[in-house]
Amino acid sequence: MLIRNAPDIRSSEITPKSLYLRRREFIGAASGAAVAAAAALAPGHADAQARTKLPNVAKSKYSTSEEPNSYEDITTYNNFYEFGAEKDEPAVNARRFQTRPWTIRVEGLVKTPGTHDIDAFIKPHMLEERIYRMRCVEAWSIVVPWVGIPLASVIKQLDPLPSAKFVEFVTLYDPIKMPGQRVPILRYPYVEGLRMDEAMHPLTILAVGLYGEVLPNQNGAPIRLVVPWKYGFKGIKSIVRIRFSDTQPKSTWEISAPREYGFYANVNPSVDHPRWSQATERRLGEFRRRKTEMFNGYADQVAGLYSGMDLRRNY
Ligand SMILES: Nc1nc2c(c(=O)[nH]1)N[C@H]1C(S)=C(S)[C@@H](COP(=O)(O)O)O[C@H]1N2
Ligand SMILES: [Mo]
Repeated sequence: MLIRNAPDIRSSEITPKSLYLRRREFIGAASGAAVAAAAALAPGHADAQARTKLPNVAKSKYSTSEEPNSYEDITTYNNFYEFGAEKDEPAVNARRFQTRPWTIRVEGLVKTPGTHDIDAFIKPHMLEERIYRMRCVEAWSIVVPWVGIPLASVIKQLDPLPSAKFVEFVTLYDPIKMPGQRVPILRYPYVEGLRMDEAMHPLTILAVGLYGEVLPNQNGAPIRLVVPWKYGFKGIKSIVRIRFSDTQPKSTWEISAPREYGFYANVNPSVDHPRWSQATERRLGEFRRRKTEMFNGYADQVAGLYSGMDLRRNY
């Protein structure tokens, strides 16, 4: 997001794929090559990720009726800088990433701090399919049939103290398993946060799958945040830590470029990014641009969270 000026144009679309790949060899993506080489040395030998169906997934009234993007689109055009800064790199470099065993540490202002095994953490909650419109700050959008658990249901079980006003999430920090963390584009581990009322909103989920199957590594396995009315960078991947606090967390992109990426990150067509417009977007797989909607089309459900706030200042 820091390294491009026309962020929504994918070079694979304006040149034939073969040309594009050859050009990539020349311009070298020096850091990309290093990340790929490191990923090849990472532990584990599986060549492709197993695709495992998730049992007992209920449909949800919160799904959009819009057509989901293809599995291919959703799993090969990713932002996950821990596995490379190019959209096609996470699918390749995260292939061998091991997501079991995996634990989540819960800490801060909460009645039951402690470390949970991921499967025990997910088990008490009902899996739901949530087909959501997603909007990246880079002005592209995608419709994803997530499988997830409502974050509100998780938070109720963890039982935060009344003094908790924010929830902070942290991605795994392991530069061996996540070779992109050796490239100094962002400060790691990746951190994101929500105000407690945003976290408790029924649209907010922790995703553990998509298309009815276990979440692919490049999409944030084993568990990632999904907040459909906010820009995609809020949706922190591969979470290992959840902290309840009384102060507003500093999110990774906010630390990296505070003028460009705010804490709120609400989709807002009338507040441009300093380097590009947010008025329109390109849906993956489409040519013509769409108008971006306030709160990514979820205004009826979420506008009330921000009544009285200046959304130009709180971007
Ligand atoms: N840990 C981590 N989480 C992350 C990112 C990242 O680089 N690292 N990228 C974010 C951005 S900018 C977007 S648009 C979404 C992309 O999610 P997707 O690849 O599943 O579509 O993940 C978000 N979560
Ligand atoms: Mo994004």
